[in-house]
Amino acid sequence: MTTERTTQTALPRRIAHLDMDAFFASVELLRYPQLKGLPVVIGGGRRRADDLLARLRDTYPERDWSETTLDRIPLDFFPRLAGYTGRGVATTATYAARQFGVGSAMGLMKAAKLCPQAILLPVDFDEVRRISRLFKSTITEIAPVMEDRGIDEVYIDFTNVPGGQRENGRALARLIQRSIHQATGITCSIGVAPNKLIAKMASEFNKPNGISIVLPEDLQTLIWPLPCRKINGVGPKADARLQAHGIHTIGALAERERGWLIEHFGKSYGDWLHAVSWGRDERPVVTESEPVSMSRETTFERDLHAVRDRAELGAIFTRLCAQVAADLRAKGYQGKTIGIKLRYDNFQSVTRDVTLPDATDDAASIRRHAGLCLKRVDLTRRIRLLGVRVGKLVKPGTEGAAPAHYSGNHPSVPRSVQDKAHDDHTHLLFPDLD
Ligand code: DCP
Ligand code: MG
Repeated sequence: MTTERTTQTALPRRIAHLDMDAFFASVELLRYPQLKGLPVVIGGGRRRADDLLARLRDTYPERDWSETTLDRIPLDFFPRLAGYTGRGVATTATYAARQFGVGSAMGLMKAAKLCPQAILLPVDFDEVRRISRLFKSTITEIAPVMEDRGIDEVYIDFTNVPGGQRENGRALARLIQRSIHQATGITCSIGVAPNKLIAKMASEFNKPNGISIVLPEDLQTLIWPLPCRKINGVGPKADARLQAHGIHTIGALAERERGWLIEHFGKSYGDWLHAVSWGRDERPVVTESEPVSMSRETTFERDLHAVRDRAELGAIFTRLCAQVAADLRAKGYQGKTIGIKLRYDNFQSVTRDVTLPDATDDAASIRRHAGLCLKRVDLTRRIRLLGVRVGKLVKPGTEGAAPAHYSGNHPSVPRSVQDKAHDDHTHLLFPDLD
C-alpha cells in the first residue's frame, strides 16, 4: 500500500480585520434615514419606548405615527446636543459629527460645545445585537474562519478561502464589504495584512467604508511611522513610558534592541514589543471562543460613597448579581470564581475574587460571595464603577471547563486585573451579608 501525500504549498497568510463604521450611530441611521450625513451622537442612556413617537403623536395627532413611519419624522423634532447638562458620555458619533471633533468616550457636555447642532440619540442594544449577528453570519457564509472580537469587529482568515489571495485579499474584502452593506445597510472598513496585529491597524487606515492592504514589505512605509499607541496592546500607560524614553513611533520602537526593551519593560512585554515593532504576530484566527467569564458592571451617574450611599449601592450591587446570574443561565454556564471590580473617583481600579468549591449560577450565592470580596477593598473612597464577575465557567452536563486560552474582548469579558488585598472597611457596607 502506498501512502499518498499531498504537498500543499503554504499560501502566504492573509488576515483581515473588519470593523463596522460608527456602529451604534449607523444602526440608528437605518431607523432614521433622514439623518444621513448629519452630525449624530449616540449617548445618554438606553433607548426606552420611543419617546420621539410619543411626542409626535402629541404634536401631530392627525397623522398616523408608527415604527414604520419613523423616516418621516421632521428633523426639527430630534433632540439636539445644545444645552446638554449631565454626566453622559458619547459612545460614538457619525463621521459628520467627528468633523467637529466629537468622538467616543467624550463627555456630552463637551460634545455639545463642539457641535451643539448634533442630534443626540440613545443606543438600542437589541437592534445593535441583531445587526451584529447579521453582519457576522454574512461573513461566515463567504469566509468561514472568523474570530468574533466584540460587537462590531472580527478577524477573518482569508488565506485558504477561494479567491482570498486575489489582489492580496482586496477582491474578497470588496465582496464581504458589499455583502454586509446589502444585508444590513451599514458600511464597514477592512484591513488585510500578514497577521492580526497589522490587520487591526490597517482597518483604520481608510475609515469609513475603506479597504487597506498591507504586505510584509510595507512595514517600513505604512507601519513604522505610526504612533506606538496604534499597537493593539500598547495602552496609555505603556505609551507614556515609551514616550518618556523618546520612543514615539513604532519605527523608533523597532530601533531599540530586544535586550533593552526587556530590561525596561520586563521579559514578556519587552519581547512582545520587539516582535510587534517588526510586524511579527503568529496568533491564529480562533473561530470558536467560549467565554472564560461573564460580568456586568455599571458606571454611576455620580460617584457614590460606601457609607453615605449605602442603600443605593446595595441595590445596584444586587441588580448586577442578578443580571450576571441571568446571563449565566441564558448561556447555560455556571462559574466557580466570583469577583468584583471597583473603580474609584481617581480612575484607579481594584478587583477581588474568591473561588468556590462548586460552580453556581445562583444570584443569592453570587451576591453573598461578591459581598465578601467587597470587604477586602478600600471603601473609604468614592466609587465611580462597580462590577460583578463570575469566572472559571463550566457547562453543567459537558466535560470540564471552558478552554482557558480565551482572551477575547467579548464586551462582557473584562481583562482581569490582579491586585493585592487592602485593609477592609466593608463591614460598613451590606450588613445583610454578615
Ligand atoms: N462603544 C462604546 N463605548 C466606547 C467605544 C465604543 O460603547 N468607549 C461602542 C459604540 C461603537 C461600538 O462600540 O459604535 C464600536 O466601537 P468602535 O470603536 O468600532 O467605534 P465605531 O464603530 O462607532 O466607529 P469607527 O467607525 O471608528 O469604528
Ligand atoms: Mg467600529
